[in-house]
Amino acid sequence: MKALAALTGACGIAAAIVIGFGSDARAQGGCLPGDTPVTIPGTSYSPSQVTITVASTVCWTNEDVISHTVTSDSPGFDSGAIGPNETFRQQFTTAGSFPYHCSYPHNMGGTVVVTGSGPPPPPAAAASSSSATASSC
Ligand SMILES: [Cu+2]
Repeated sequence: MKALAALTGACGIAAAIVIGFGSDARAQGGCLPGDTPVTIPGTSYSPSQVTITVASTVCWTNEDVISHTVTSDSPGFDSGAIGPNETFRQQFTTAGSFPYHCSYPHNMGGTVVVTGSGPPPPPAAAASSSSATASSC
């Protein structure tokens, strides 16, 4: 009985967390699960350097009240203006170090370091485990 009550409580907490994410969905914009997040709290990127594996995606979220861009120092990618609460996703398909900056005169810069391919998670296993979690509640 006690175990059952504990399980029910855990499910209740999980449901509350899901609702919390739902209310933040607009601010988080287009970031997807698995993205490596970088925020723009002001005239800087946080963290200023992220390390990811090939084929991973970085998602920048502008938490400032003015627009910024994510523009590669070398020709490669350019977000264009990212307005407040907007996001920009960029997938990196080759290993290397990719410095970027804001094209506005904000003196801000960052680097995405892409390392060789890591072990990709098996998509089938991830899908089945998440559906099992959902059905158990
Ligand atoms: Cu900027």
